[in-house]
Amino acid sequence: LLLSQIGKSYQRIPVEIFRGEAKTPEFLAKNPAAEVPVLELDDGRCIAESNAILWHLARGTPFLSNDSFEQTETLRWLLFEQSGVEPIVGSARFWILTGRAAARRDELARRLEIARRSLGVLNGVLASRSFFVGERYSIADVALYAYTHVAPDAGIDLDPWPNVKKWIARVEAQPGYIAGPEPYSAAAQV
Ligand SMILES: N[C@@H](CCC(=O)N[C@@H](CS)C(=O)NCC(=O)O)C(=O)O
Repeated sequence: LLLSQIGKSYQRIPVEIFRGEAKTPEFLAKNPAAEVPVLELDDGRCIAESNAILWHLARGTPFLSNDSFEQTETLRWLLFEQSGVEPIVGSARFWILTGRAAARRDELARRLEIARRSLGVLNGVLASRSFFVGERYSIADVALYAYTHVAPDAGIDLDPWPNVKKWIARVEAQPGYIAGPEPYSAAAQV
């Protein structure tokens, strides 16, 4: 999404993690954590972690403020996303969409409860602002949008959080917006 919005050309290389493609020596040299996404720069250096990638790409663009307080606020939301949204909504969604939920009933319920708490936090903040940092669309919004807008896939109806729903619509109205993500591959199903 950010690459589209900053108008940077890129090549997208799918990695089939469910067939072990993230565990090959070649891929582990790019990211020893054996996870996607990885951004490979023109000079061959690699950056892992979605939010580090966002930060790298956004530096020097309007999507990352130059103001030191706003930068710190951006970091705060990127960290919140990594603790309260991505491993929570992301995991729940993955388990539900790929046939893993029944074997994880209790953990799923726990994560859905945390997800609702996180959505409550986001909804409260959005009561008085349009975007998360400095009243301007930024990588904080890109990061938080990623798993928030697909929360219904994890069985979370967003109706109790109307400010989040309106913010999702604002993100989707931004210039250069592209929809994602792609569906899980057949290999992901258990
Ligand atoms: N904190 C990382 C998480 C990345 C992550 O969990 N990636 C998953 C796919 S969404 C992965 O590659 N998993 C590899 C595996 O499960 O083998 C980020 O935000 O980039």
